[in-house]
This record gives sequence, C-alpha cells and structure tokens, in this order.
Amino acid sequence: MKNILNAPFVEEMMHTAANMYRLGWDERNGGNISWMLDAQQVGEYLDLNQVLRVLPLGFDAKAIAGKIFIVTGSGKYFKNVDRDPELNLGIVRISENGQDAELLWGFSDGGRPTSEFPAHLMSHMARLAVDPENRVVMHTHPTYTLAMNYVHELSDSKFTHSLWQMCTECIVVFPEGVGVLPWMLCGTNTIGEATAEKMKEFRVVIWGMHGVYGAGKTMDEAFGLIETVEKAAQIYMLTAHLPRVNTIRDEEMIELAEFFGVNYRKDFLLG
Ligand code: 2HA
Ligand code: ZN
Repeated sequence: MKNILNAPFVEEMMHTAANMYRLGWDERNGGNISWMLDAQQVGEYLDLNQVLRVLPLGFDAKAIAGKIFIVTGSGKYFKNVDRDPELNLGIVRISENGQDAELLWGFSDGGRPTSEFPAHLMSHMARLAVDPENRVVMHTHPTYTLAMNYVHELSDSKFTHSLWQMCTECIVVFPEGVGVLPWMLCGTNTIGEATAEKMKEFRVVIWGMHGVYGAGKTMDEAFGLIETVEKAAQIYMLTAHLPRVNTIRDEEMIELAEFFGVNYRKDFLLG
C-alpha cells in the first residue's frame, strides 16, 4: 500500500488550501473543497473495505452512492491543512443507500466533513447530471466578490454583465455567466438545494454577502473560474466610485465570444 500523504490528490488539496488562504479568501474556518476521486486510484493508498466511522448525511445522496470524495473538515482552518492533512481532511465514500458518509481516512480528531457538505454533494449531483466529468466543488470567501455583493444588484444577468465588462477574458472563461443567490442561512439543506438548482446552469454560484461556489472537472478549472470572477470584482470595486470613461461594449463582448466560439448567455447582454 502506498503512503497516502504522498498521494497526488492529498498534495493537491494541501497546496490549494494553502494557496487560497494566502490569497486572503479563507479566513478562520472559511471555505471548503470537495473532490470526487477515482476509486481505483484511492485503492492504491487505502483499504477500501475498512470503514473508520459512519457519518449520517441528513439528505438523500443515492445518485452518487459509492462515490469517494476527499473533503475539508468542519471547523477546520485552510491555514492549517498543509501542516496536518490527516486532521484537516477526510476521505469519505457515500454509502450504498445514499444516507451516510463512510470515513476511510482522515478527520483524525473525530471530526467530520465541512458543514457545507450538503451544498457540496447536491452541487456535485447537479453538475454531474449536466457534465459527467465534473469532479470538484469549492466554496470560498473572495474579498472583492464579497465587497461587490454589497454595492451591486444581486441578479444573475446584471451581476454577470458587470463582471463580463471588467476583464476581456471573462465572457470566454464563464460564457454561461454566474448564478446569484440572495443572502441565505448557510450550512443547511435549503441553501444546498438552491445552490444545486443554480448549478444546473452555472459553474459559478455566488452566495449573496457570503461567498462563492465554483465547480469543474479539475481543481484548476474550479479555482480558475473563481479567481477570474474575483479579478473582475476587484476591477469593479477599484473603479465603481470613479467616473467610467471607457468600457467593454456589448458588441465587443459578442465579438470575443464569437471569435473564441463559446456558447454565451445572449440574454445577459443588454439590448
Ligand atoms: O465552512 O465557509 O460557509 C465554513 C464556511 C461556511
Ligand atoms: Zn462560507
């Protein structure tokens, strides 16, 4: 059996959490990441028949029964993941009846998956239904995206349009736009269901005045989406109080989308 601490998926989680912490997005226990792993690959590092603990999910995850996830822990700090991955991360398998998470490794202090695990798993289920290759869901509190939530109308179309205007690459990176939820109580199945509903259409979902969710086939895709949204929000916040002299016009965004051949939300462009 190979050493799990050297597994590429553990190393990638450590690296990503540290990176996001350094960007200032994940203060205290803010943020969480889940990544669906290949069972065969995990089997090189762990005995898949040895379940350490059984943790009730509190909702039905039958659609992903048997799937294995590496996930950050409830109450754990991104700052600490690379120093003690076995305490701060866990590897769980969704039970055959879809009701429980079977702990295969990690959460060594008796911990459990992030309080946002319902939103993560529901998002995985929603994304997998539209993209069978989706594997990563991440949640974080990027500073400028949050700031923008306080001064900008929270609607899918208007928020997307403003982000698209802020960086030339935006309409190409997230042509489907971003979904935006109003402020809601976090850690609940209700916000999980609302997030999953948006995830049918969008890989990026903003939780009003809380943070953002990103989904993708790889860690790079999910992270890259969020960092592009955050960059656009930063430009917005650096310029929102100044007279706008120049902008990227809708016709120019159409030119971009057509040149790069992306299927963009035409209804999110004005007029
Ligand atoms: O897990 O970010 O939304 C900590 C959070 C809750
Ligand atoms: Zn959060």
